Amino acid sequence: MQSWPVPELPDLPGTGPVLRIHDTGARQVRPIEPGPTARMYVCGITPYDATHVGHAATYVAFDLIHRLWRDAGHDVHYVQNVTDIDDPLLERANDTGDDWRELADREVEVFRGDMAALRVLPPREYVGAVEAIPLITDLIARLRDKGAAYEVESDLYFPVNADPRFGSLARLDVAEMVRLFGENGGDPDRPGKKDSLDCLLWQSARPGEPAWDSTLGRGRPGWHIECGAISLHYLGMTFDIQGGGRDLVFPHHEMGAAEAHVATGTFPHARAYVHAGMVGLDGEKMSKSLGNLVFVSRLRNEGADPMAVRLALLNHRYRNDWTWTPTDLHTADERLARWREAVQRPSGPPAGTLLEGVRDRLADDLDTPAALTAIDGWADAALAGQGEDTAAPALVRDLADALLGVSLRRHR
Ligand code: 5CA
Ligand code: ZN
Repeated sequence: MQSWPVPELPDLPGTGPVLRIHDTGARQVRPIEPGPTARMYVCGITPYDATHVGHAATYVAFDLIHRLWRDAGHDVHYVQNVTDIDDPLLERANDTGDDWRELADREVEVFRGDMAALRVLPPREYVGAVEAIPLITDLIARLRDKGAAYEVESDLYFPVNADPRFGSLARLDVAEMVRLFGENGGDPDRPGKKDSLDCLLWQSARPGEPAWDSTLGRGRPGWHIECGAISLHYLGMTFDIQGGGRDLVFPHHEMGAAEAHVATGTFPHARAYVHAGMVGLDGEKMSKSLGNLVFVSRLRNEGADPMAVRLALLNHRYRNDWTWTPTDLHTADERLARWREAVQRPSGPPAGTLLEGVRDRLADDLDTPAALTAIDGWADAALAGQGEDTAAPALVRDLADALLGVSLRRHR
């Protein structure tokens, strides 16, 4: 699938430090030390009702990781999927009378536009589930060859007990796993399954539903195997970061890892699992089913500067849950105006220390609020006429752009 245009990425003097980030698997903040090429997979959208500010916050958080790796001298191999066939997409298309393909195409196009406007660096491979069906069926066949697939009626299931490490990512008790599985696309009560947590690999064709011919018969893929297959094909095992929102820890990332472990006989699927907090509105998680969504495209249509939207997201630390309010955008607008004015000044306080400070704050589990405060300090001083460094305004403009993805040029 086509991704979106690459924004300009200024070069900064020196190189950034090693990134320390919270790994859900290790339950702690720890250094991530990739090889020359850092490899990251982030779970993409299911293309209906995109892009709400919760999605945007998650992709901006992983964009910071991408930017910090680039700043630390790594090449970055970033892969993202699009779940362009799944029950929720078909349900929405049914409700609205849309063709499911048209709905998906339209929403992916909105998402691309939002990501480009927010200056999110695009993935190297942006892969739809539909185009990945041959990869997915290959992986299912590998599982079946290892005895890790069984039939219920004519559907194929993955037995979670095939992976002795199953459960080690989320570390929940069985009742909680069953509850979350049921709430997130799983079918714990389906008769004929060996374990209520076993997840669907391949669903045989149902009347009136889209289906594809394959060596597994005519049907369509389950959800978790989609990300397992795409990540394994493009990144291989033991890539650096598997990412997404916190809602994906269980079952999605647990299942994807278990399937990859069993299919390859190696461990781990990813070296670190990184999860962004949930953004809500009016005290509720922002979600399609609750309908309490604030869309990036709507904010843009109402005249919001995408750089202010990005700054509003960055004002919250990625791992916290938070609630979007109009004040977020208002505060960000004022900050953006101040920063823009400050970097227009002919001189300001030397910005070398600021650059190191922002790098340090971001490398410490993406402490964006502290990084923004550091830049506020420089901007306030420059606006008060302090400092005679004529190179400083340009350096601040470059560091805000390269590290935070916030362009201070007035190019709208
Ligand atoms: N297609 C699957 C992943 S393979 C999916 O979860 N799609 S999604 O459209 O529901 O979500 C896209 C991404 O945004 C996921 O990483 C998800 O964890 C994240 N996300 C969803 N809702 C929120 C929210 N309210 N706040 C923050 N992130 C969210
Ligand atoms: Zn996924």
